[in-house]
Amino acid sequence: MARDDMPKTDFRDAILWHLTYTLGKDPDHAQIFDWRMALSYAVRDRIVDRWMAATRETYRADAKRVYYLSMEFLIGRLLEDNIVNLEMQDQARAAIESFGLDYRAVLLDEPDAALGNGGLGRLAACFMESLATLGCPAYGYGIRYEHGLFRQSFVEGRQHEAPEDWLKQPYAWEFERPEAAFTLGFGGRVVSRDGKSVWEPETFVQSEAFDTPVIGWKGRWANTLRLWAGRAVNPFDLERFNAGDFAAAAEGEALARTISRVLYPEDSTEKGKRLRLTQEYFFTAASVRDIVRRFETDHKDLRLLPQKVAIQMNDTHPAIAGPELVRILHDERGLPFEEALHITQGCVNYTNHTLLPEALESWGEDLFASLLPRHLQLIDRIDDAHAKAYPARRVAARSDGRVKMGELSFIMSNRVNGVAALHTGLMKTTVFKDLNALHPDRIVNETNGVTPRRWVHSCNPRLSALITDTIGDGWIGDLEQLVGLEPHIDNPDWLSRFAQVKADNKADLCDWVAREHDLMLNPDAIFDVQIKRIHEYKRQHLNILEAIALWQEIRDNPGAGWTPRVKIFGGKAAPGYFFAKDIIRLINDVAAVINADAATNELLQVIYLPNYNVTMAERLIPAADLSEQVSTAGKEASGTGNMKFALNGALTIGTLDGANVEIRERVGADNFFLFGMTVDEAEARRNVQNHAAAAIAADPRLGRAVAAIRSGVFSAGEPDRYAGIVDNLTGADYFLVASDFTDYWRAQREVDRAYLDRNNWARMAALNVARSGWFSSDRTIRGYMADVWHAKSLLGQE
Ligand code: GPU
Repeated sequence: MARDDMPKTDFRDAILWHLTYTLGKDPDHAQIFDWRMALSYAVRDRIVDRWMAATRETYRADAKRVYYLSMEFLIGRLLEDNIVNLEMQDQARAAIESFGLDYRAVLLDEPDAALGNGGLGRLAACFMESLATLGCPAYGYGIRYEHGLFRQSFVEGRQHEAPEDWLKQPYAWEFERPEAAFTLGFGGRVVSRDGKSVWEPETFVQSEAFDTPVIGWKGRWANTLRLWAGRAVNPFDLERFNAGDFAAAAEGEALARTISRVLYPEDSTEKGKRLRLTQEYFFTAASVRDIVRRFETDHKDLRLLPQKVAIQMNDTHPAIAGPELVRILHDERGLPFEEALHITQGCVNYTNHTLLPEALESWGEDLFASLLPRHLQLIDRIDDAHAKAYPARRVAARSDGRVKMGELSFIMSNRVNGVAALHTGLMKTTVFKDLNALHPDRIVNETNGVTPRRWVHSCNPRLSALITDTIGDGWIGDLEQLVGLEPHIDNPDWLSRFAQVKADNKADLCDWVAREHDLMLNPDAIFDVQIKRIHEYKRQHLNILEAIALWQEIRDNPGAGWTPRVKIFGGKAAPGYFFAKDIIRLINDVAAVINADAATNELLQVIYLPNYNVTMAERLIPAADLSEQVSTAGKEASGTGNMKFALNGALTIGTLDGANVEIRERVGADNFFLFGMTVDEAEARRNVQNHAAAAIAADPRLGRAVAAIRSGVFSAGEPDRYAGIVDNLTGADYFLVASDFTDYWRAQREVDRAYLDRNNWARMAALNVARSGWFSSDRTIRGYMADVWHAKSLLGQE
């Protein structure tokens, strides 16, 4: 084949063409990497035409565009997603197998793009896919981190962090746009010139764009994810180099690149670091400039901005978008301040993802002024304008010497949304009580969702095939069609096929764990899975305490008819979150002791899988029987893993928190294992003196489990190893682990009993699948389009 013969039709030839001319490899010497890249480029070619068509249509229609600004996009692998959405699975598999390769191995060769920490970043990725599926003209904007979330391993049970290197290999999906660059200023001072305030920054950095097309289901629409990388304005100082100062010559470039070097690994905590604020302004300012530039190519009248532009701030990390747009409109385009403010408030919206005080961003005003002096002035004017318009009570973005990004975001936004019904209600009564009183229509709820393409269809091909065989394949693009499964659940043949899907998925997981981690899991046990970031409020320690208590009881009474369990954990802790790291070590220590106990081995196993990421979630969720969603009521804003589990036929053991509440409402209380205190009960319990000690005294099982940790049963020779955890659990116990333990134990034994009746368990699991269609991110995005953005689909059928 010659270079000119770039094949348009035959997919197999397209792969060979790229292998030869893009990778420069002879098929005889190609490695799996080369094949994966060649396949990716061949797939990408088929995306590009649709992508350009969608972009042309967006310009032609001059419709409102949605801009999703997010510090995190937890994308995972894209090759399979793209193949699935183009409906090319059979073709791709056949082509790859015809070269004598293992198709799954080729797919798994792709590194996870881990440009996010957890739920917030994964939500952004699901939203990008749903926006494309729905034909909503949209752009995602974020940072092209050179190093995504760290790689986790365990050294003697302790978390060890290593840098992650996803860009060591070329990234097949992105297009570098050297022409799309902005020069951004930082620091300096504000001077007065002709009666106007002019910002004279001290240092400058360039933002370079990298575009990744995001294709929707059936390839009907594609949008752009634009990630910014830091570049020096003057990359190289030749004078210094010639003078022999080689390191200094490249200093500018090194500093600029630092901005997009690493993802901050804190999840739901705030560190107030200067580089973090620099990152936030860097990507937000570049994005806002890009948005204004795009608007101005077709429009003259800036007052039309709110009709053409909806900006969504994913949490407060891009909160500077408000003041930055005001600055451009007022300082640079010369609109009166009030008008600039009004236009901006018509464009900007804000999603809140947490009520945890330690996660709410605020900046000391000195730090803020040293980086963004003009923005600080504008924030004062914004506060003054707000106080004047709403004199009833003063709520300001700048107060007590700090700039509060939640308040700022709220004041600058047209709509503010929570991510689950319970969470949205609590926003109104807690963090945004005063602002909600002044703006009673501003807060709306948009309960989170997940994309069914990745989270059912691709990750669980057996279940997908059964569903499609039963109700046709319309459910993939319209997940609420899953209700059509319900009549089949009473058919014993159908139900046994459903149960077989889970059994086969569990067998696959057993094979993988045996291969990778040298442990033989009992496939007849309940696969009980807790996978998420490690956090006290998520209460992995409640789960491991229950494991300890169960182990002790089984040892006491081995013949009591226990239901076998495998407890599976996965998740990373922020490197500086020492309590969470202690929880990790404790789980690993407990696993080592329990797994080595021949007396209980058939009945209880515990495993902590290292380096939990999107790919691992895709492996574990289809094989789970039980989904652990055990956060302290009021603390988990929504959860999205909870939805993925329900959709894949796992039953939930959970508290009335976040979206658990809505999941339970939909799947039915009989098909959900509820335990624990409500938000109000938790609040009241915290006011009880010595509540933890009282709970421990009242439950000997709990007392014995805590005593075992304290006496060093899991840390031989070092009884103090877990003093921090034990002191917390027996003392302040803010997250009410001790107080919820007894009811958790009760619910777990209910799980045991329910699992003995396998038929009924399968029935309950199938009802979870059939009734969880509402948790599609397509439904969520439709909600944002209607209530928040007032944006329309550009697909005829929508
Ligand atoms: N969330 Br704030 C994160 O993943 N990271 C954060 O920094 C913050 C929130 C999560 C919430 O904890 C989770 O409940 C929610 O489902 C998710 O955001 C998406 O809304």
